Amino acid sequence: MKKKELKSVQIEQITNEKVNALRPHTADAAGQEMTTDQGVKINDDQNSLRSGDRGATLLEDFILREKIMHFDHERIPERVVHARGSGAHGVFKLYKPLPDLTKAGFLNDALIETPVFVRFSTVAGSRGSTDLARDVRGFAVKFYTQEGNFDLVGNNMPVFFIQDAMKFPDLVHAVKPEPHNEIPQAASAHDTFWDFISLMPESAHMIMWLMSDRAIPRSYRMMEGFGVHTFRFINSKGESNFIKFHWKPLLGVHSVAWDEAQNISGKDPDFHRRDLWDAIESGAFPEWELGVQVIPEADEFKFDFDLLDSTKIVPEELVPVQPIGKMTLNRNPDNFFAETEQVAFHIGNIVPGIDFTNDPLLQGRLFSYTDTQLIRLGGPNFHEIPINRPICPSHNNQRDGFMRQRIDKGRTSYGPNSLGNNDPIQVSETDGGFKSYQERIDARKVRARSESFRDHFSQARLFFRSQSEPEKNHIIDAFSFELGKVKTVSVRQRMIGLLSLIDKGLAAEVAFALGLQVPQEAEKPINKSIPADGDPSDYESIQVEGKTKKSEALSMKNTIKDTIKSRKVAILAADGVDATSLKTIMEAVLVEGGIAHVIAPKLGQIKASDKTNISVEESFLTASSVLYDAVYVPGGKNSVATLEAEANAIHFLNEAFKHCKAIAADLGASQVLEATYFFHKLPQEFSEKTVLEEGIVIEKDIKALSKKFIKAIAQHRFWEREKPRQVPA
Ligand code: HDE
Repeated sequence: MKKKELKSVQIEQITNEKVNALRPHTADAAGQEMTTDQGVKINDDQNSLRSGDRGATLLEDFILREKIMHFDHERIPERVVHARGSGAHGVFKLYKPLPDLTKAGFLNDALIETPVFVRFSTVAGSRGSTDLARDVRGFAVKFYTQEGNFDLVGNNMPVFFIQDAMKFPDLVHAVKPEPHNEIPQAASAHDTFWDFISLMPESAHMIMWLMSDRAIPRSYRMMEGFGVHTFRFINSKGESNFIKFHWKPLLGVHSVAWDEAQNISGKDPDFHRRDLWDAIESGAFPEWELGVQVIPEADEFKFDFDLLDSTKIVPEELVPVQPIGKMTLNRNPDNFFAETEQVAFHIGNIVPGIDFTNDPLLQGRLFSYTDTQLIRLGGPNFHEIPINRPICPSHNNQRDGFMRQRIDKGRTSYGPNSLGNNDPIQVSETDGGFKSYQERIDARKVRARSESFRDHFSQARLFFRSQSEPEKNHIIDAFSFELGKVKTVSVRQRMIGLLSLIDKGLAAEVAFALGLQVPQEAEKPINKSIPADGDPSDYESIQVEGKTKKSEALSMKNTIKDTIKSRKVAILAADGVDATSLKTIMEAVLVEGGIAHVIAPKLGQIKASDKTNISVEESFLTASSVLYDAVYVPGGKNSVATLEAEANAIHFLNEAFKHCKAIAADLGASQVLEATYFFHKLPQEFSEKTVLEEGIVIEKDIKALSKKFIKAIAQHRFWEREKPRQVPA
């Protein structure tokens, strides 16, 4: 479609364009007769054809052969990285046109709703691994624009481990399960990973993010996303600006505790997948603002880091993030394999108005993403799989190959041609033909890394120093855990040396936990022949503090904390529960967009004090506090007596306290709380009307209690609880 026609297209039509495009490919067996793949109606799908009812199966049984043959080939190779993922459909809506920045059509018409498909993922684990691994999360968005597909294939962390794509296979080999015994699954806490990292000073910044709570998100819906590399926007005058892409979740950025993450991995390994699915099914559509940092070409060398270096951020204090539009995920896939598994993202899928930079990490990715699909999706025609097709027409002279779907008409599949009217025709730039940005290049061909990539520590330090106290403690704990799992002491020791170049206090705390000393000097990388890995003796000289000493945007403490939308509240109850107490809180939670589940000693129903029956969502056997954001205990004499004697109920509360969650009880239920281990640690004597501490509310007046409780849930976690009280979370 030509650009001029773009505006005349009905919004309604555009909004549903990808959904409509997928429709002819969907199949619904409801009410249909069973057939073979050839359409022959099947009379018996239970028994194979035999020579007598106790005889051998006959080779002529085409129904059996077809069924088993297809089954034998149901699996395709999983992605070498980001194998474990979850997808969703949605739309992107621009706030206002950006003609000064870019000529991209979808960024110049605020009436258009661009369909998107998003795939979130972990990186290291296999397809069936747990969602709650400590890991980077993939955040890949396919925009089906009227000018072709634009894929923003990012992560939930704004930097990367390495500066050059050349090191990617090494990084992935190091973090994946060790090759001799395929252990451990979906975990970086092992020798080969930290061996590699300890020899790669350029990964210093990224490992700070990886050891932070960003690596254990509460939900995919509560993660930021980043394009990581610096891209370009090109406007219709051919002017270029450097661009950094940011996704900001409207629910804020929130994480779980590490102990909790490990528990969730056992209780519900599909925790993030289920959370995303359930939210969309219930109409609580996840939303993100897309923001850009814009850096004029003229400012390319203004910073004390290199814009082409993917181990660096551009601090938001130096270049603010401008929100440009909003993405809403509003539809779950119909079929996991057809959509989420077969979707093929490619960082090279760009549209006119967007272009690349010479970031050596980005450049290497340009090769990888189509190459990897050739085997994974079985040949060069993966762009014809319904989820991967653009919504605008596509024509060229590419032909044939495995699983070609399209029937191209005509004699000519080459150009120029005179036998086919020279079609398909090339498109001029003014009519939307893609033209690469004419960057001026005057250079020698070298295998080298720029000197401007050498400062590996300033931003790692900036990140650490920008964290709140609890966040810093979590980073220390995470390093202590991960390195504690490393068996080779020399690797641990080398890591302490590396950490000491980031922050001496951090290194000292981790060294203490590992029973080591901070060395006077960091150990040099073993392979000194790798110039890119640097020489530690240079480090002191390049340890510039940077212009920014602290960046508020880097701490999750400053995130959105004013909503309980889609947060899960557990209400612990048994027969005899005070109906008003239970229903008031339940309603308050629902009104605010939260989810309330009644959890009781057994499934079915409980009888409330007013003789009404209340449905039980989960029993103590099937539920666990780690699957909830907050807990409420209503009063009611019999219910309280049952819960007080129910070890699982007390454990539920103890664990919720340990993971710093909001806990509330009506005064009539205070004896349940008194049975917990934390009760005697609370600072205040509790009286008739009291909030014992932030996040723990016990009150008689249920209405007043509900207000305080809702506010507490919105806070997400009370991390301050951990250190002074030594909560082991
Ligand atoms: Fe990827 N990456 N990557 N990556 N990546 C893949 O492509 C690769 C990098 C990212 O949900 C693979 O289709 C190289 C950075 C996401 O389907 C593969 C390098 C960032 C996803 C590949 C990088 C990413 C992938 C595996 C270093 C953040 C999942 C399967 C130069 C900006 C997409 C596939 C999905 C997937 C290669 C580095 C993000 C092998 C060579 C940096 C979100 O092609």
